[in-house]
Amino acid sequence: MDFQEKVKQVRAQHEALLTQTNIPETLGNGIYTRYANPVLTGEHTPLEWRYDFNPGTNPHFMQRIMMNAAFNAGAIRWGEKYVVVARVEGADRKSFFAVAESPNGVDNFRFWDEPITMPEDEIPGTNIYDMRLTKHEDGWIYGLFCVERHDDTKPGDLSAATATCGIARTKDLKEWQRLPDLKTRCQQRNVVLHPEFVNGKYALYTRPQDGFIDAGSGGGIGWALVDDICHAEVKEEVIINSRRYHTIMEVKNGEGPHPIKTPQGWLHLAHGVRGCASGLRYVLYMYMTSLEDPTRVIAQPGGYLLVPQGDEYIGDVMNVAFSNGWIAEGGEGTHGGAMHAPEDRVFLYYASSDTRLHVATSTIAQLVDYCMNTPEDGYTTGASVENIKALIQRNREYLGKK
Ligand code: BGC
Ligand code: BMA
Repeated sequence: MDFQEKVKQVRAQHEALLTQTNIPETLGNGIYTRYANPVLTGEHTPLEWRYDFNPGTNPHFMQRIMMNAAFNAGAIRWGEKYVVVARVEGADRKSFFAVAESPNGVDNFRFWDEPITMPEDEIPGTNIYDMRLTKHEDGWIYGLFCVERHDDTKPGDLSAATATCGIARTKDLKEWQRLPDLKTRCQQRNVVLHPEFVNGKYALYTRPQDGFIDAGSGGGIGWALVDDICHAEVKEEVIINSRRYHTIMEVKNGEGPHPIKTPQGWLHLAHGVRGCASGLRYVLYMYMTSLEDPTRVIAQPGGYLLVPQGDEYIGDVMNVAFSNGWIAEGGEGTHGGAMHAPEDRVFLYYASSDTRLHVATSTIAQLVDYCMNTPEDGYTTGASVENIKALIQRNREYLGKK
């Protein structure tokens, strides 16, 4: 095919992908609505990031840099737009951050022209991923993310790595000011900045872990107050949401995006991990904490909220649903800690199998109802059967079939 003809066809195909209308499912589970198509994939990245358009230097019109995936995205309302900061990964396994925006939150996502240049901390990172965006009360938009480096204390082991929380802030999502990495006694992934000051301090959701992969003795999602975000250090950490034997979060759990404030409490989205014969299974779950004391869990619906479905099971890291971004519409106030009303819509961005990004929509009312009225995990088969029988009994009474 002639060079210019090929360019034309590739551009047309790309444009068709970007402008495809997304279709909501009709019934679903009543808790949220999934959409038919992913909102971002590696194929959504701009063609200029991948192709050399000069026939002189690229006579075959080849992709010079291939894009492997676009997934785990932070999310934020941006004027009239819905914006995500995605983890984009090239063929070389390096991931980087890139902003994409949509007019409606469910389709027509388009990447900005260039990926983000993230300034380094003192020790440069090898890889960065999974940004949590927080529009903080202090006026800045923070991005907290995982920085991975080789663990040089194990020179013979090529896979030995360390996970640290990187911190950066911005006003426009273009220029980022890098602050020193979070200082802690151990490794950390999934650190999230709470949108409000608590007792005049910055508050972090943490996830202490013994090693790079193993949470080990790290009991779950932690909470720590930090005096100075420009020299952030975790001095004291309490576990607010624990892992437990034979639950969906037996092996690991971690905070998703920052929680949403509702009159009934803070609404949290998190991931839970368990081990099985095929490896690790990552699912999403929810919990709520008290407005007066954000370390106190006031609702913990049992089991998962969302798991991979159909094609979502398949990808680079199979059996993974992961989320680090959601957007709640409405809300009085200008920062991420704004109070949300029951009718406010929620756009939950989740990635499947470390490959692509999807959206599910819901409302504050539905998610609070889900958290408050889903039976808690009783931790045994016996307790689960009792929960089911109690529901059957209520239905018998209501439906008059006794
Ligand atoms: C990958 C992450 C993963 C982590 C732990 C990193 O090298 O990039 O996606 O979460 O390892 O498995
Ligand atoms: C993690 C995360 C994600 C990823 C998941 C599954 O530990 O931080 O980046 O989606 O593993 O590979």
